Amino acid sequence: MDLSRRKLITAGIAGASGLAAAARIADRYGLIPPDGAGIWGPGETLTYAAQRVLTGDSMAREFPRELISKPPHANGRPPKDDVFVKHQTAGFADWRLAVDGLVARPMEFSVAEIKSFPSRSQITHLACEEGWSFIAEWTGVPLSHILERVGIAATARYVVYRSIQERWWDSVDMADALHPQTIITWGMNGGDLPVGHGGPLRVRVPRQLGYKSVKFVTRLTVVDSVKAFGKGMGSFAAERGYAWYNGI
Ligand SMILES: Nc1nc2c(c(=O)[nH]1)N[C@H]1C(S)=C(S)[C@@H](COP(=O)(O)O)O[C@H]1N2
Ligand SMILES: [Mo]
Repeated sequence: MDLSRRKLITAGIAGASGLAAAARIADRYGLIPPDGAGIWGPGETLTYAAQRVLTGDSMAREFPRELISKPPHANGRPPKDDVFVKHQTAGFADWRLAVDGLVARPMEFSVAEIKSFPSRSQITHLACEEGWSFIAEWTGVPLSHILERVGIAATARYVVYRSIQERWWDSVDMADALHPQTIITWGMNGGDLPVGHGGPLRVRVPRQLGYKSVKFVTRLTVVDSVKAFGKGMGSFAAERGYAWYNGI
């Protein structure tokens, strides 16, 4: 959907009927974000519910190859702690992505196994909430493929993902978890995913702001509630005042 139109409709809902309408939509579609109970709650519920209703299964924009940012933006410094450096020195041979929670078959995958799964490459925009952004080609296995392998329960509502950087964790609802553009990324611009950008494995959620794309991911947990994690708001970012849901 065209962004200006989406903005207009969202603004229309907000302006015309306000929070009462948001509450009705949220109620009807079961769209209460995990951070919806806090002081930002009604506003977050409005954004989340309005976007979910208006954009449905729409795709994040994909760009032609000429628009890949050059030189590639280098934001992050890789973790400097011993555990990470040891993994890096070993070429991430012992890195594992564990998948647990409401699944029929909890599993652990090596990077090589993840790379052997059907992959998808997409040229998308990564936008930081602080204003900068860049376009890169990201290659990885759709999260939906991994979830299919482990067999998710019918009660699954969120996928929580965690990083070797313990304070970085986040979650998405099943609409985003099963969305074809949500991938466990292992490649960037034709090569391996650089450690500065989250290698060896990173979640990419191109329909949301950059901070949902957690780097150095080590564990996926399928849950029916995010209450047990941190302060129960669904993400590290939400605990610091950012929205759990930040669709773009
Ligand atoms: N593990 C981890 N994931 C992370 C971050 C981080 O510091 N550590 N930063 C987040 C933020 S705020 C943004 S905008 C993007 C930046 O992605 P980049 O390093 O590829 O530019 O990664 C997100 N994921
Ligand atoms: Mo960011």
